[in-house]
Amino acid sequence: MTWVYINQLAEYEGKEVELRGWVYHRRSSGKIHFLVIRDGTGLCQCVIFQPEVSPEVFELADHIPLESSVIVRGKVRADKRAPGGYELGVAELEVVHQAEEYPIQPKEHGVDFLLRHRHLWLRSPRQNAIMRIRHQVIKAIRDFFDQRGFVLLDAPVFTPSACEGTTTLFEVNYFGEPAYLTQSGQLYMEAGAMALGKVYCFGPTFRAEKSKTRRHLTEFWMVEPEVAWYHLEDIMELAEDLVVYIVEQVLEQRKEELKRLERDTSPLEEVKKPFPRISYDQALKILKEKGAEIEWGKDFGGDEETLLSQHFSRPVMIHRYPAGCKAFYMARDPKNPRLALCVDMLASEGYGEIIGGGEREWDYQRLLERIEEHNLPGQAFGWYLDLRRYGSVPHSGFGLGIERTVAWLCGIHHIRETIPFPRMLERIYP
Ligand code: NSS
Repeated sequence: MTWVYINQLAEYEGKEVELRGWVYHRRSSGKIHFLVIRDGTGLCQCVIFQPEVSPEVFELADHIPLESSVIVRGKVRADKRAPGGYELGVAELEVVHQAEEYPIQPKEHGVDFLLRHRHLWLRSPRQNAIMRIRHQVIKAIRDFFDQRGFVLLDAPVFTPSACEGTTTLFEVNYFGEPAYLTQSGQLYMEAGAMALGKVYCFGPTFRAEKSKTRRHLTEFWMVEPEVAWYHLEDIMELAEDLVVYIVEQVLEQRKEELKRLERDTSPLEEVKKPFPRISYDQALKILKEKGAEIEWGKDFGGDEETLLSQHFSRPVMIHRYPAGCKAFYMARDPKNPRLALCVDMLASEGYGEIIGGGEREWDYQRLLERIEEHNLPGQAFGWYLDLRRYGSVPHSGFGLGIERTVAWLCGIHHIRETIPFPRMLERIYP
């Protein structure tokens, strides 16, 4: 008998098939038992009818614990009331492993309990939908860059220096010498762009974020394109195209999952080019009109991001922040050297920043000064300065955070559910 997945059942109507999965739900009405089986691709109601199976199988079906693993064989029937539109008339039921009492019950559990059981929580239909959307986001990103001739270039995870400030470094003992888990692959992508033109990396990045917020993980995944010869305007356009493509793909390919999450997709349908582009100064004006107290020179925090993000119906790109609140590698605006040629993209609906990037300082002397101003250890940046000694060119790039993007698309408040096994302050289990 053919083993099929539940999401293929439509192709097998009227045929005998085998399903392999786990008992998701069980109910009984005397002569009939209903077992809802999940196999990772969907749910299927399996109907066990007294005269059609042996008395042993009938008895078993009445007591089998939730999440026991089973193999069922039977005929596929169309049934409008069944989840997925098909059900299985069971002829045989085989219990592969009888589960112990399952800790996650169909009641409200606290989030701490669920996070401690993340390895089991992942089995729920809601988490399944989020993980499939995450998969689609990553696939869209890979396809987007591959179609545009970018080369995937992997950045190292052990690094000798900071990229995004020294306060969030995770230090590790590297054969007796201090090393750090990467905060960003950017500096290596700059080397890559000089070698290959258009590159991107995609990998985990680490930041010792000591505050508990709904937007911060200590381990998160980032995609980072870097392009030689690109200026700020070029990289803003690339970021805009990428986000439009990701949203389009998720809306097209993950309808069912978005529905399962009860995501109102109408705001996502609005995500079309062009995105509003405003300067930091203009953003500050909007914030002040909304009553926020923030002085010129400060980076925006979560509250400001939420306000700005709610102000527009599309993602908004904010450019030219005061250089003093941004990283050492940013190029200055020739028209006003107090400003950095940088851009942050805030997702719509209050979700806040999903992208940070901009144009890089490509002059040797100025970069050296910045490294000193930021009190960074010069010797760790020798190789990076070399890029400004041998055929330096203007270049730009950005980083898009996968988890924040997934949280926005799924319409979920906290990013902890957007990664299979979240790492946060005080949480490293399971
Ligand atoms: O710090 S960023 O704004 N920028 C960079 O790391 C640059 N070096 C990227 C580049 O130009 N190649 O981070 C980029 C994005 C940010 O917009 C968020 O979406 C995400 O990375 N991000 C995070 N996501 C989850 N948790 C934390 N802690 C976090 N920090 C940044």
